[in-house]
Amino acid sequence: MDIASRPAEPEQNPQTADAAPAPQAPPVIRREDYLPPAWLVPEIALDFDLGLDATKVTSTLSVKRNPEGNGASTLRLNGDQISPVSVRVDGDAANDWRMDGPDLLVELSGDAHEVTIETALVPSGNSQLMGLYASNGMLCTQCEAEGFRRITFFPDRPDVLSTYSVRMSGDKATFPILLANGNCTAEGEGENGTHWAEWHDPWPKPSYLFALVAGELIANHGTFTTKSGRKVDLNVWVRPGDEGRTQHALDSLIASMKWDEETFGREYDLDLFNIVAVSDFNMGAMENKGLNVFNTRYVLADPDTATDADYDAIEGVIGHEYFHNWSGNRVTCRDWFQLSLKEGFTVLRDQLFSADMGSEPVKRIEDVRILRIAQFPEDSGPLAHPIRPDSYQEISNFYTATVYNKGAEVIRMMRTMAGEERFRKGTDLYFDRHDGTAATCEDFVKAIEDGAGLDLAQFRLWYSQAGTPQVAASLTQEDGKAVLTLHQTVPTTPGQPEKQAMPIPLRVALFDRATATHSGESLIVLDKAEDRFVFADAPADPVLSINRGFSAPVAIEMARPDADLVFLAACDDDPFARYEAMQSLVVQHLVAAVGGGLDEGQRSAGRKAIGEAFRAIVTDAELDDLMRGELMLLPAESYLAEQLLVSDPGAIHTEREGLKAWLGATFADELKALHDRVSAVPYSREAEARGARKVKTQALVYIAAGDSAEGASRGIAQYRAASCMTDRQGALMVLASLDCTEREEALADFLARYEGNALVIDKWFSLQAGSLHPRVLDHVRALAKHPEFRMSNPNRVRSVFMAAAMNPVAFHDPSGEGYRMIGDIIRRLDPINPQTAARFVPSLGRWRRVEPVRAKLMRAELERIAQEPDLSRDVREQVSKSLG
Ligand code: 0A1
Ligand code: ZN
Repeated sequence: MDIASRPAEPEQNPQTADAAPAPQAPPVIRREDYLPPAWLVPEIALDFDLGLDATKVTSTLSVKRNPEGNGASTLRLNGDQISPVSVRVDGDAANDWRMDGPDLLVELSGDAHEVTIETALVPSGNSQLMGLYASNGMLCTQCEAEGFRRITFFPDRPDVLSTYSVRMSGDKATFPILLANGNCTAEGEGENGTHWAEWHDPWPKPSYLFALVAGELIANHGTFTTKSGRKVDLNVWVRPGDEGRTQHALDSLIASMKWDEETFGREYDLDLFNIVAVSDFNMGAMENKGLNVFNTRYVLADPDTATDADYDAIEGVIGHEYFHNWSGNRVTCRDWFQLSLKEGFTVLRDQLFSADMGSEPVKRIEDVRILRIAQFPEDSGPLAHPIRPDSYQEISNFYTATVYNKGAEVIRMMRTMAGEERFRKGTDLYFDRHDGTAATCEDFVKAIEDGAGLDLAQFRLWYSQAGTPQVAASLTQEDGKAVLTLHQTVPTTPGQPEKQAMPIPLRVALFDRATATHSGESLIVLDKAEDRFVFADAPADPVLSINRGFSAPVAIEMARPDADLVFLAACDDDPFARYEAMQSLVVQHLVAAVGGGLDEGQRSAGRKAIGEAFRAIVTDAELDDLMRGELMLLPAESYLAEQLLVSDPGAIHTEREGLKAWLGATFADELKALHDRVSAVPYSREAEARGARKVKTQALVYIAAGDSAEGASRGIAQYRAASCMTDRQGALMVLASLDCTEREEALADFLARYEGNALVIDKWFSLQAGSLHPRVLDHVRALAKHPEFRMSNPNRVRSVFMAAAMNPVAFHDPSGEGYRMIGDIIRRLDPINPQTAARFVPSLGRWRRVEPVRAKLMRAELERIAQEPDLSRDVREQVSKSLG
């Protein structure tokens, strides 16, 4: 029997046993240590005997020695919390294998062999949601980054590409639908109510792109014909009952396929494309070849249950995963340090797609807002890392805003410098050169360099240096010419005490104050620590518009008269620059106020300038409402905190709320008129109506800040009149922060109305946990005890605790209770789902940038977590870096 081949006690290699790391210090994986694999696996056949509580996996690997490898006779197959039931080599029970920690090592004598391994899994017990797991009665997989090793033993690294053949069988009533990558090649009935299916994926792929789904599912079906005439069947699979909420996802998929052909010349390469929505998922979605698995959140939508923002997010994520078919799947990553190769590029692609589907300037503003809220703090904190990191302990911790969003900004800069057409030549060359291979960031840069004709020698620093460059700007007049002096500093970050100057492409224009025009925009590149740029034919008294379109992901430092910012907020022809001027006006004022640097006169002068710009935004009949809604947003508290070395979150909150209330009270009539106007616009998905809805809630936010009674009555009126989730959620968000009876009425109605709809109930939780209500901490405690709260469901956990961690009122409560709550959730969640638990650590990790009393409490929470004896590698890495 096969099992007899298993040694009684797995042999321990004394050397590795000695070197085994202490549990306190997980091994560090370094980019510079990369070695090609010793063995390749050109083919793999997987056979799954499926069951929710017990699944048997038989995997047959055709392995061959890699001519570029080190010639080792040992085949290392990674595993994680699995053990082999049997191991055979070339059909015979093998004796020559042993375990090395979680990995299986097999000694092989020749150059090519067939290795067959059996494993036994318990999907229903898999709460980490990595590998094969049960969700809502179905089975599904998640393999990126290192989940395949939880299914079977395999060289689980992205540079081992294999052709997959999959057979699966299981109870037909439990698993009526059986899906895997590629095409279904055969199916049939088995014994005792079982059935089976065989799938084959012709495209070699790394193990992280493997997927399998089995369960009771129903599809919304569509088709797409590619530009060369391939007819592709499209399916969006969901649980029965959800099919009425899948059309937007299907439409977004079709739009993505068309867009990628037109914009990047990329065509789909299989006859079938399946999307499956699952309700338990650690991230947003996953680009498995031909079988994308999605968090239900990024699939299900109808006007009654999803907001306009949800619709946009679905379109963006569907696009993102689809675009991975080329940027990620056809050309994959050599190792996980190259993650930004696929993620940064794919984020850029999904941003450009969404911009083309909607409003380009609004999309740009949104993307920059996200970068500033999520990535800037990361880049200035203890977890800062370059977009191509040099080392990690747990790769799951590197799916970050830096790798994704800053990664996209870095590639966007190349596009800005090359221009669209030349950039396209670069990407064409990249796809041509590296199709079917596992590539590096360096390969990408080289292809853009060669294809677009750019010199990117110095630009490569953007891949290796962390930290957001700070650019100090000043404009002077010399001999009738305007001189722009720029000085850059790249802050020190962990492990990188010294930095070199980076090339920073800046789009600039000099406005004539009298005519509110400029004579053309220029692109300048600051590639030294300091440089001067002379503008010969500048107007006499110019106003500088700099980093237009946010051409570089940097912080511009320039003390500017309010009048200049008011001018740009009103007159700049670059919509991003208008937004930026408004933001700067507010940031400058609030930062001074928080620092206690404003006397009453200065405070009222600052408010007057902001008020002038705000009134123009609220009343400008020329402005479209989508843009108006964006311009009305005050800078986030986390972005304000970024401007200060050490800040008092309480003071930031008070000042920002104070300004909001002042604007609400001062412009009450204008805001009410605006709220009335947009409330009369009937529901549609057109831009105009979406803009009206965005402004409606924005106006309500200010009205409520200025006059809470008016806010409560308009809020409940908006709630009751709502014919869609955007209006209903907007009203509930405002009411949730008020201490009034209308709040309770709306919350109770919402819960009853949407009973059984998990995604909407998530909103109910997060609106309360994210509210500015003075008793928000009590509310969060109660929510965690609510019968609908589930620790096993990441969406639900995030809806309560991520909302609370991101909510300055809850998180930074002076008592330290907010920190304790997040510390507790990390400790409680870690044994269940370490990946999701680790995502809460960065909020506490910002302690050095917070005033000393709170900083001490935050640090104490991290220390309390660090004392837990069995922390996961995920949480351990984040906590130790945050303390270190
Ligand atoms: N590649 C996916 C992100 C992803 C990464 C890890 C996961 O494991 C839980 C899931 C998804 C993307 O960029 O969409
Ligand atoms: Zn991605």
